[in-house]
Amino acid sequence: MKFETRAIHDGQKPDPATGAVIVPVYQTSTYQQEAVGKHKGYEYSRTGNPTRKALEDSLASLEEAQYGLAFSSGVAATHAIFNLLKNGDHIICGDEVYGGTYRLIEKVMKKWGLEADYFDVDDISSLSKLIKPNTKMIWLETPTNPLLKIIDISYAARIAKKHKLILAVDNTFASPYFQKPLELGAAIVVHSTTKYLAGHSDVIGGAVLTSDNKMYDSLKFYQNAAGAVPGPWDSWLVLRGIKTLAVRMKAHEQNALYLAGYLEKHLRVEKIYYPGLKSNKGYGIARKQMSGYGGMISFELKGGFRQVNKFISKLKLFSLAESLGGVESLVCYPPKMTHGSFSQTEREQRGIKDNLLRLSVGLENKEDLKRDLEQAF
Ligand code: P1T
Repeated sequence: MKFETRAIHDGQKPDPATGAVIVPVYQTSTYQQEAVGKHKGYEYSRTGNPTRKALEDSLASLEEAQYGLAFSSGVAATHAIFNLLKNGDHIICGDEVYGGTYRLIEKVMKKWGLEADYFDVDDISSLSKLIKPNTKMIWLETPTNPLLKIIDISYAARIAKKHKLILAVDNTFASPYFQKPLELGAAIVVHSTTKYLAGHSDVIGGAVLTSDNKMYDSLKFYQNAAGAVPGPWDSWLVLRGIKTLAVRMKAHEQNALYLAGYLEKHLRVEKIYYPGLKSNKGYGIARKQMSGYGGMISFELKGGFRQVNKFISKLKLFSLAESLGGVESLVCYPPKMTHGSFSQTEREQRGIKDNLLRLSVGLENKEDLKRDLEQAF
């Protein structure tokens, strides 16, 4: 079955107890057992919950994975994957990732003995040079946050295979509608379901998808042992969002393509980052590995922080906020918001300038959005 159909049906059969067409919110912490060890598959909701299970099955189907596991946030899902590693192992991570991923590696995982190096995402050949005898995992995000750079997943997968490394890909920005890392050779996919998957800026969640039995067993054990699971209501909200993912992604992209074309020519815009523009460095690989370019645009405004601040204060439809992927348009100032955990030098090294703005293009009318940007300019 095609993606749109699976998004509505997979994992979401009518409720066997009542026939309810929509998977109920099983708001329960525990389950009655007929006798010791005799139950209907559920014992305690940290270990398993039917609403969460429906979400996990649905997400697995969308990412073409055998297994799905849901977490209480994208960061919790990321942490679960890092926990496949042990003290003394080495990870190679893209040098441009969500600030919270970098913070987790630098401030939490390193404390427990994980070693990490960062490869230049503009030059994927730099990746191999960082491999050491204790390297176990490659981590990348594509499109990257916040400069929307595109990394060749198949290329990274070949390196991972050759050196027996786990390739993990954060697919949050593309969503499974536009990109399927497992089909391109990745072993694990991670999502912040907070974003496009849930799609309505009303829930925090994360997910891990894989088809590897051993890794799944280990991740499933961790999910129960560490306990960062989403509640049934949060699981239900993500599940509801998923049903419309395909139509939303198409509409996000249409609006983003329109605004990117407008911004590209604007005199107040110094540089624009959108993988769907032919002028963008990642355009060729994006065309090859994605079926669409998504709804995120970043750009540098002429001037400095003062001009940026003024521009933001004039916007009426774009709300200044962290996050992305909701139906409403947002503007974010990465240096102080999503990438505030990088030092000024670390940001400069990565080309995250003080005049950078990131737009999450929502589903409002594209002309209204353009007018909002125009009056703010
Ligand atoms: O916020 P949370 O659900 O924990 O997800 C973390 C996360 C993981 N991966 C990527 C690519 C992300 O962008 C995020 C969260 N990002 C934002 C909040 C943001 O505004 O970019």
